Amino acid sequence: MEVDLSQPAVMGVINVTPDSFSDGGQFLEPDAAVAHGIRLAAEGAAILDVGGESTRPGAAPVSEEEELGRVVPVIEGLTAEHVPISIDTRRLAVAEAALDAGASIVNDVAAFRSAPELAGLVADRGATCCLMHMLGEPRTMQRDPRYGDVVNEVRAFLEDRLAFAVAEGVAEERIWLDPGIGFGKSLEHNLELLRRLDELVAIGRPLVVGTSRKSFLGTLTGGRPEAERLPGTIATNVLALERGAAIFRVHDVLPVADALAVAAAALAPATGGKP
Ligand code: PMM
Repeated sequence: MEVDLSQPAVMGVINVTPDSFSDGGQFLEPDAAVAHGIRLAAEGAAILDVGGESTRPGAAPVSEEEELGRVVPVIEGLTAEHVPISIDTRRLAVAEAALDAGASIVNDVAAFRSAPELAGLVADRGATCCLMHMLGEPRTMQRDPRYGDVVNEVRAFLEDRLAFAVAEGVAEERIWLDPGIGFGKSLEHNLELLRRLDELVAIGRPLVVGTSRKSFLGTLTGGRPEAERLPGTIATNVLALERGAAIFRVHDVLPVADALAVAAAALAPATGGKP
C-alpha cells in the first residue's frame, strides 16, 4: 500500500510495550492496541507504526518471541483499516512476520546495522523502509553523546546507510531517512538537527521526524511530563514541515494533523497545501 507524500503524512504510534516512555503499558493487550490504531486512522494517520520493543533510553531488550507475539496480532487486526502499516523493529524475523501479516513498511531505528539481512528482505518484498540515525545503543545512548558537527555526521551516516540499502537491492524510491531525534543526542543536538533539517532533506529522500513527547520537550518547558508535551510536539513538527520533512511520527495524531494541514496551506497555498 502506497503512502501519499504529496501532503504531510502523519505516522501514528502504536507501542505494544510495557515500557515505552510515554505510553508504555497502555496498549499491551492486542485488542486495546488495535482499537487505538483504528482511532488513529480515523484521526488522519497516513501510516500506523506498530512496535513491540521499547527503545526508550535505558530500555532492556525484549526476546524475539515476545516481540513477535506483541506485534503480529495487532498488525493482523489493523489490516482492515486500509492504512499502510509500518513495523518498528530491528529484527529480521519480526519484520518478516509483520510483512506477512500485512505491514508494508519496515521502520528500523538501527538502519539495518543490527540485522543487515533486513535490507534483502525489504528488497525482495518491494517494501518501503525508514532508516534512522542512532548513536550507540538504547541502553546507553543518552550517556554524554558527542559529535563534531551533529548535522554533518548524521547526514554522512544517512547517506552511507542509503547507499548500503541500495547496494542490497532496495529501490531508492522506497527509502525514507530519519535523523533519530533523542537517539544519542543532547538537547543542543536535537535543536541543531531541527534548525538545519533542510540539510538532511537535501539528501533527496523523504525525511521522517519523531519528536513526539520526547524528553527534550520537557526540558524546554520547565520539566513538563510526557502527557503535557503536545504543544512542544506541535511546535517541532510544524517547524520540521517548514524545513521540508515529509513524515511526522506522533502519538497525538488529530492535533498534529490539524496543525500540519494549516501550516502546509500557509506555506504553499498555490499548490493546494503541498510543502
Ligand atoms: N522514536 C521512537 C521509536 N521509533 N522510529 C523512527 N523512525 N523515528 C523516531 O524518532 C522513533 C522511532 C521512540 O519513541 P516512542 O518510545 O514514543 O515510540
